[in-house]
Amino acid sequence: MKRSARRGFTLLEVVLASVLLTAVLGAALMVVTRGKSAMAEGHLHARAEARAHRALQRVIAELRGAGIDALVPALNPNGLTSSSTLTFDPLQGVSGGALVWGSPVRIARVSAPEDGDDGRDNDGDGVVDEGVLMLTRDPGGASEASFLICSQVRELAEGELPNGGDDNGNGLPDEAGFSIQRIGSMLTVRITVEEAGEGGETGLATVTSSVTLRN
Ligand SMILES: [Ca+2]
Ligand SMILES: [Ca+2]
Ligand SMILES: [Ca+2]
Ligand SMILES: [Ca+2]
Repeated sequence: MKRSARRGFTLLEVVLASVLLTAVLGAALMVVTRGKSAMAEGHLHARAEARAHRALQRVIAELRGAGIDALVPALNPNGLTSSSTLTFDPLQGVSGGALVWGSPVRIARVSAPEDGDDGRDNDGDGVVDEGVLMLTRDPGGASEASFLICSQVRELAEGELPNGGDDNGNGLPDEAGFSIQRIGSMLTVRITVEEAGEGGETGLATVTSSVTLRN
């Protein structure tokens, strides 16, 4: 009499099949997770870039009417330093052949009130020591008024570490997430915005543009 055909699986086969299935499912899950994470980061980057662009357009528009001779700080025209704050006089018009300057305007990156400059993420939004870009008309004067240009402005520019050196290779050591550099009468503005997602992903975007000021 022939033995009946083998039915069922041996324990070893079941174990091997389980291991294989776990490995396949694990790999599939990893691909999905990575894909989701990359998508989230791409989305955050796009958001950061859009906000940085809007802020840059606003800053350049304000600087377009600034006079080069009344900048505070004056900024070294050799392009080797930068500032994260600048006060300037805006051109209001021409009277009797002379330029007429308006009340000063200040554009500055300042620490976000909810996340002081202490190396920690105090407000738990995923970004450490973020700042805000503020525009102040007539600072210290009777008609002083401040407006928010952009939030989530990074403490340091993209690629910079706080080490006194120029890590991102743009010639400026430790420049802030908002920086103004002067070469002759041309100002170059750089803004780095960082967006953080709920899953711990972050999206970073840096934009830059230049404007030549009048004497
Ligand atoms: Ca924060
Ligand atoms: Ca902080
Ligand atoms: Ca640099
Ligand atoms: Ca550095």
